[in-house]
Amino acid sequence: MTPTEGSIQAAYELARERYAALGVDTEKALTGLSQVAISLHCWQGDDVGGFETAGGELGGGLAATGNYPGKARTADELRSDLDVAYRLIPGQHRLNLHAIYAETGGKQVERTDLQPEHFAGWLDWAKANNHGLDFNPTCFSHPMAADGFTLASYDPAVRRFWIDHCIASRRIGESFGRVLGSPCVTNIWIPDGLKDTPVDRKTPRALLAQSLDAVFADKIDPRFNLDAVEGKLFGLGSEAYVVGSHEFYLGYAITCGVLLTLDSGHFHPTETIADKISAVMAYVPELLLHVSRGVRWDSDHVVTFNDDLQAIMQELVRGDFLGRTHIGLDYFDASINRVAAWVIGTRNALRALLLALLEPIDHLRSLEVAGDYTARLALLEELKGLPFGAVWDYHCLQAGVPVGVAYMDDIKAYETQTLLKRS
Ligand code: RNT
Ligand code: ZN
Repeated sequence: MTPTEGSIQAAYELARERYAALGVDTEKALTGLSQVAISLHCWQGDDVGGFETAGGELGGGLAATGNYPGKARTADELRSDLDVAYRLIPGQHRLNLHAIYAETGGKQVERTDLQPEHFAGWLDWAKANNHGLDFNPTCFSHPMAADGFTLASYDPAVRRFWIDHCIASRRIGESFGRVLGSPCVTNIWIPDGLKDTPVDRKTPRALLAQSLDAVFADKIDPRFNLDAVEGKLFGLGSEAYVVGSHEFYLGYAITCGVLLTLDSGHFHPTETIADKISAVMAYVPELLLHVSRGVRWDSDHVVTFNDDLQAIMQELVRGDFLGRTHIGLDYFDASINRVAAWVIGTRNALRALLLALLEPIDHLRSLEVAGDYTARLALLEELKGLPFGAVWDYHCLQAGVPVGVAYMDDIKAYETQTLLKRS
């Protein structure tokens, strides 16, 4: 049963008092939360399929498992699904597009030839709905990436093809930023790597650096487009070696002044990205996060409200990094309702952010500085039991989105009326 407006308000008032007693201003936390835009990844809506006319299999060592009915088959369907998701998430959020989501009107357009006009449908929709846009060149699921190499290929023609695609992508990003008045983050991720132990780890990395230099040679106004590079430890079919590793891109980002992307599924399974944030922020201008959830491997499960997610958001708040961090999501689960996947993951990211914003951080810090780790532990543990859910419910009420799991009613209705009618 959905709680009444009155009971949500009343619970909030009590929660506000509890937090105020610890020196935490819940109103300030909610204002902070409202200012954060999460970039929803379009590819959760169709299992990273895209709409290329000659679209093939999902490549690059990526895998979306499951066959839940109703996946979007066209850009219009995907936008309609996204509209439902955004209506169920408090706040104003962005969309993260991939190049394969171009609308070419049935014409086959090579990825190197993609232009802003092929994303006019997305841009109009983004403008009308107040969504910022982010972008990604798609350096996989293509014959030119069939051997698993793109920007780091030994074949100069292959490298050239992908350099040109990345340049075209940055120009598309620039066009988004120009029209929407908010910079587009264009993120480069490539699959390049080897299944088994290479004898030369060095040369492909030198080639990748050379290719990236060619991609970024063209200067684009950072008010319109920001470039990011995303490393990875391993992938399906690149278990032994990935050219664009974390260390490689960390060095590249620092040297060349581009953004670094940290995907939470791209490290050793027990390694988390929370601890990396303050370390890399000392050297890179801005950060792009791909918040994901790996289960045993980089499995891209829907983001849940777990310790990992909470630690990431705590680091962003505690380090005052929100202004320099672009938060994107990156998962694709085809085994559940795809609209729900967006809503659950995004609401979780926001809930974790709220929890972080509700910390009495100055007090905690002073305990730490004084060496009183006992009191720090006691307070941190106490905070876990505070009525943060009441603050979240109130936030949803204020934002005009369903409180609690009531968002599932809308999703179920949409599933019956629309998703299940798709073949
Ligand atoms: C792959 C990377 C990359 C992709 C998207 C689809 O391991 O995480 O970000 O998931 O580009
Ligand atoms: Zn990613």
